[in-house]
Amino acid sequence: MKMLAFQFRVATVLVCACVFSQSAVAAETLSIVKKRGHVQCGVSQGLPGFSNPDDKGNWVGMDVDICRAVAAAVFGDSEKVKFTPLSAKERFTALQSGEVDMLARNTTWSMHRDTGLGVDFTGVNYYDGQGFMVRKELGITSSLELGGASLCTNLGTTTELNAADYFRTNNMEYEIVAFEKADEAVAAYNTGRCDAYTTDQSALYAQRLKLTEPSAHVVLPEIISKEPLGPVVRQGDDQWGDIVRWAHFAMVNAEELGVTSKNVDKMKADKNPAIRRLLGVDGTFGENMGIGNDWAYHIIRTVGNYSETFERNVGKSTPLGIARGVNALWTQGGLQYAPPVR
Ligand SMILES: N[C@@H](CCC(=O)N[C@@H](CS)C(=O)NCC(=O)O)C(=O)O
Repeated sequence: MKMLAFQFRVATVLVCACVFSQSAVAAETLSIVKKRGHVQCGVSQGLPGFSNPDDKGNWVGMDVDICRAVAAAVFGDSEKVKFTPLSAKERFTALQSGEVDMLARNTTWSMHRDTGLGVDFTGVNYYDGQGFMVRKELGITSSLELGGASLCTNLGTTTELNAADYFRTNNMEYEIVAFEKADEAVAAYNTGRCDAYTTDQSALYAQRLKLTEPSAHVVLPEIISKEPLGPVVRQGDDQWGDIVRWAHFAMVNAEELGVTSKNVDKMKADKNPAIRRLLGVDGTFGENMGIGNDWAYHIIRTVGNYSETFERNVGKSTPLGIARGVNALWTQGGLQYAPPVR
């Protein structure tokens, strides 16, 4: 009995020490970032439209823009950021261990991740849902015709779990063929190893571009899950969480207020109090987060507003050709909504 009590005390001390050291690291992110001189951002290993190196090796995409927005908020310079490509499986460990300051890696906000992994989601920069892609020649028009199919996808994703739910609910057999690297999953599907490729619908459009003959494949109409994709930070560092959260909100508010990378300098002289507060002309909103009051001005000047990042990376004029849909502003019937700067 005595021995048990002793073991319990030792275990409690160890757990407390571990929790304490974890939150001590978490609570210092802003000062670590400032000292280091750049933000270290965890991204995908290459997902067009979200985080992908361009032909000159520069990282581009909507997730990359969130990383750049945070750098612009902290340093007034969106170039002060470095990218760590992470597989789906390794992303949370990289964040928990402090290898990266934040994740912006097409990561779905789920309850298990938010409450069970010592991390916090700061918002949703892209509302998505899981879909399926198949070869046109199969003549399939609905995912309900996929009974008995083999599905290529990635390890450590919500995708595997949703597929299990969907096929069970609809009494269909299936086989998951999961890979750690996304390119392996795409290559396997490309060579006919699987009947279908399944992931977030935006990523289906992105990965289809990598296939030998993209036009020979069709994305089926059904969306089988909710995949709210957003930036993630370590739990226990509210100041850093606020900066990442408001970097996204600044871009959404800028779109709503008509502030763009092109007119932001002129807008500083605008009479609209909401614009003046957003751009740091009035108020001390940046100071409250431990950064400059012109934090949002630098985000909009260098990265742009939400519409600019959407259209540049995934919009109608890009190879992905995605419509705003549910990612339209709330004022246009969509879900993108930011609390006010006041
Ligand atoms: N949103 C889902 C899926 C995320 C995911 O990792 N998808 C794969 C398939 S598209 C991916 O991002 N691959 C790109 C990469 O690993 O570089 C999640 O958070 O679990």
